Amino acid sequence: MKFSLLIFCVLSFLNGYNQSVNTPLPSEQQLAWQNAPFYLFMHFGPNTFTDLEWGKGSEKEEVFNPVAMDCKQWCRIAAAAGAAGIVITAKHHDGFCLWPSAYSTHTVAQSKWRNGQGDVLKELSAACREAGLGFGVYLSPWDRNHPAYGTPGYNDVFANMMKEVVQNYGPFFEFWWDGANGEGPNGKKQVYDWHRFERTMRQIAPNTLVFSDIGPDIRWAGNENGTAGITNWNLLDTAGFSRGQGAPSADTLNQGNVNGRNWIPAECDVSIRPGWFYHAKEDSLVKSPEALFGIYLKSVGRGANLILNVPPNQQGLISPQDSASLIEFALLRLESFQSNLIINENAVIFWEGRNITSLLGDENEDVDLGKDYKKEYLEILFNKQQNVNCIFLKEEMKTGQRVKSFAIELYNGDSLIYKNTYTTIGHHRLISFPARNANRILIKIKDAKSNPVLCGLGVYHIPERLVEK
Ligand code: FUL
Repeated sequence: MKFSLLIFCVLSFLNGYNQSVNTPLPSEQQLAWQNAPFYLFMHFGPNTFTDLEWGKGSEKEEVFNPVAMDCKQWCRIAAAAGAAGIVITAKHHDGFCLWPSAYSTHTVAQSKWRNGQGDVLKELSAACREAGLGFGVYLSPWDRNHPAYGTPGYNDVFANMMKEVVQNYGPFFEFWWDGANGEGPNGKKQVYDWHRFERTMRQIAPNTLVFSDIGPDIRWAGNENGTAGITNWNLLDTAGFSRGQGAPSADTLNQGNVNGRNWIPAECDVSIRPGWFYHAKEDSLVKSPEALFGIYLKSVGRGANLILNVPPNQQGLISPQDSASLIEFALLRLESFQSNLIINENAVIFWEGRNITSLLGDENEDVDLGKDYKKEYLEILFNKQQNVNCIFLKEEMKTGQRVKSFAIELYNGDSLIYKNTYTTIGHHRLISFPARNANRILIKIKDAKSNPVLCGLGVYHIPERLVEK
């Protein structure tokens, strides 16, 4: 008896040990980042004035002249839209620096804007801090202007620029590395020293999360339309892959790897307009609030983060079309998710006969469903019939991503009126379907890598036109 108990303890210990060794977990910074999953991207620079998407690098500095630039306006709109921060293109492929860099002669300092005294990063970092928003930068390694591009010396330039922006305008919540690797002014491509860039970032900004198609901290979702995989693992295998051309397939980036060795959650980038930079001819093509909500369901609703590009115009302001759509989008989220139908004593949630309503509904407390989870189901019993078309589930990320598949069943009395199975849950899962009148919902976890741990549950009636098609 005692011996078998001992064996059991040793095995359980080994099991736990193995799990903690083999299961990648998020860092504190990644957790904080996943808890604020929506923020803005801003593409701004000479292209704003030349109507190009990829500047040639030969544009005169004086083309950059945002006469009425007001970063406080950007921040007011971002905050009103419920965005957690702003990431700006400090340098795009044309090489123009939005700050007076000591490592380039193609910067705001050489422009006539504010007599060469202007500094977009200085103004935006201050405005973000004042507004309580996170601040981040995109720094393109591809540089079509820099004379050293295409030579080993350019790797020093890029590392120095990273240091310069971190020291002068950090801390950043996110640092965006674009994988593009085209030709520079001398017709040569650069061999990027990514190992060095990564070491540099870790030394100078250990708490800043670094984005690239393969991380190290945040991965690209594999497309530019704001859509994460319906199956979306926060895990990715990066061994043998490199940034840019050598990256894993778009599908892999979109879905992650179920047994991936690194915690590298997905970020969905998409623009509110067809282009990344402002073009007056696209003023009538700004995405509608409904379209933005659809993107939200397919990104944040699938456990990824959403970085939505809202490019300032030639005045240096967010255009009224964009701000109107953003604010309406925020109102749609409010209208959809402000009343969770299971709280305020509308419903009780049972698990193994235990009433866990307050834990999952209100408190977002961890509920470990144990190793026998397949034998049980979460049961939501409403006091009265509810018209339901959206369900939210949240898995505790601190203990790793575990759920591989689950089912949802809606009942009206004894009649099954909706049933579907889904794959991953992750940080945030929003499922929507045509509305049903239900008085009972069952959620069954079908398969998981180990004990599922949930920490949030919501049932909603969202405007019917917003249901995912
Ligand atoms: C791409 C760039 O080439 C686009 O211009 C844009 O900046 C997008 C976010 O990343 O790689």
